[in-house]
Amino acid sequence: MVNKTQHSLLRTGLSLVIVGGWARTAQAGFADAIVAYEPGTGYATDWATGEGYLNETAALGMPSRVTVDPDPQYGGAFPVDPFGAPYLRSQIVSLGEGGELTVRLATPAINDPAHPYGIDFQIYGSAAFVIVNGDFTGGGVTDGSLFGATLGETRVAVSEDGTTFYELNPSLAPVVDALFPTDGMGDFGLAVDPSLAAADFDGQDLAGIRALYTGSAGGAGYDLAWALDREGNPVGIDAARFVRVSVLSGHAEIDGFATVPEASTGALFLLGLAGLLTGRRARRIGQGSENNPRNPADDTHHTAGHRA
Ligand SMILES: [Ca+2]
Ligand SMILES: [Ca+2]
Repeated sequence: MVNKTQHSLLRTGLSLVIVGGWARTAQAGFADAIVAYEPGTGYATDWATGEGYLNETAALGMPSRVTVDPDPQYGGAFPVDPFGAPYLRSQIVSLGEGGELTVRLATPAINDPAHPYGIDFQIYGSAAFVIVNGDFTGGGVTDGSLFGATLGETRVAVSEDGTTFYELNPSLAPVVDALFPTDGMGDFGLAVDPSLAAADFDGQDLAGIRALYTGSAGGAGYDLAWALDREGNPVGIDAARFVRVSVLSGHAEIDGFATVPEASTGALFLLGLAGLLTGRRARRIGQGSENNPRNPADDTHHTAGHRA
């Protein structure tokens, strides 16, 4: 039998796990492995050195909140915001025409109807809003036009197993690396209202852009419900662990991928824990059958590295 002390220990453990479980729900998951990378032709190069943006691991982990440029003359620490995109070869990878990048997500994207705007994962690029009032010291105002944005066409495909990929309907999926420029102060797992167009940002300063983002970090948002089979029919997949970006024309730069977190993660975690407690108690009284709840904490190593 579980005595009083053991009970209270278990209860303490339970509250700790509850806190851990709910804390996880607020967090987006990022890409944790490169499956394939083909740079294609016409990828971006460093204007000063001519080196290509060919470091595919730049697409792993959390997108950039700050750019720390080691250049002795022009360098410094610059916040990533809708007027200041990430630009280092350590931050972004480029895909030229015919280029492809396939990543594994640390946690699957889920087609959850509770997600705002139906968006299940986001891709962050390196486009920024053009400043039209000449103020580059914090008081910039945009007309909604972008620089550094993809001028060509991109395709995004998703897969549950890393083998069979389904293209997201190109008439619905936004181009990679255009709207919405990253705001490193925002939440990478929260989508911007996809009905907003570039013109909606005309006349806005940083505060105005943030008001339209409503806490989001920007990015291009994608819905698994857009996945199509080879015949162009919706496949209705519930989850995707892999994302592939293809560039058909022009070039696109990618800083990172983020899944929209599940509000139900904490509840599922609790169900697993209830099973664990039951199992423990059953073993103690000698009737134990193995009860082995899955440990959902397989992405804890991605929780570090937040920078303001
Ligand atoms: Ca969805
Ligand atoms: Ca990056």
